[in-house]
Amino acid sequence: MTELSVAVLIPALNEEEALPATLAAIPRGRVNRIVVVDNGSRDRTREVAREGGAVVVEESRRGYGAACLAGMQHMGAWTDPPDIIVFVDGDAGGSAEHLDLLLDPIISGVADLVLGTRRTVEASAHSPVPLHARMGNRLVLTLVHILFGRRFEDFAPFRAIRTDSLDLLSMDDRDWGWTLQMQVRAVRHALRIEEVPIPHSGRRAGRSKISGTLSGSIRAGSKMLYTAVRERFRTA
Ligand SMILES: Nc1nc2c(ncn2[C@@H]2O[C@H](COP(=O)(O)OP(=O)(O)O)[C@@H](O)[C@H]2O)c(=O)[nH]1
Ligand SMILES: [Mg+2]
Repeated sequence: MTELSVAVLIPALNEEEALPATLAAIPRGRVNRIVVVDNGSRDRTREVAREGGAVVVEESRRGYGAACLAGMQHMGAWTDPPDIIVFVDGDAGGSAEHLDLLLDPIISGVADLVLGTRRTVEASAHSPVPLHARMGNRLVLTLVHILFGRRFEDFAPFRAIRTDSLDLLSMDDRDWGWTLQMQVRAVRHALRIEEVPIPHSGRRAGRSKISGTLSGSIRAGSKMLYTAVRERFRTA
């Protein structure tokens, strides 16, 4: 069996504080290259990314999905594009250590898309994912189950996918619909999807741009609801 090449794609906006721990946690033995897509950070995200051994791609148009698309386009232009892309958030920290858990089902040929489902590690009263974000997530998961007939456990960003499968999905969401769009399109294309629990301790440094605030959660949650309905009635 020829070895599958793996590239990591990290969308990052003002992540100078959180990025070093994330880059340090990535198991280098299994990963050929790391791309950090900087979305116009005003801090030292770019420098920190290069110091941590990543290639930096710039995307001036804001948005989580826009950054992911720019990273994919960059990788597609390599002379040896990766066989597998692993998406990792800039603030993933120690969770990134578990990257192998996402790769194994793809490498062994039983899955095309592997989703890392967030499992709280600390035995504390506080989940690293705030209550309002968990409730919103639950609502959207229920809607996706109704519309697409598939019960997912999470829309966590940490995930690995075969590049040829990802290309089939023609992803185009430019912000917070990204993770949901990938999952429901994967269902529609009958990709083999696995969900694996990943220990998650939440952001250790830097500032949350989404779920950390109620307004961020409402914005992301509404976009996800809208995306679920739009994807369901999309004809193409
Ligand atoms: N490229 C890009 N990344 C973003 C943007 N907003 C947030 N991010 C990144 O997306 C990831 C998730 O954001 P985060 O603030 O951790 O959201 P939370 O986990 O819901 O609190 C992090 O890696 C951020 O740096 C954006 O507009 N563009
Ligand atoms: Mg986060």
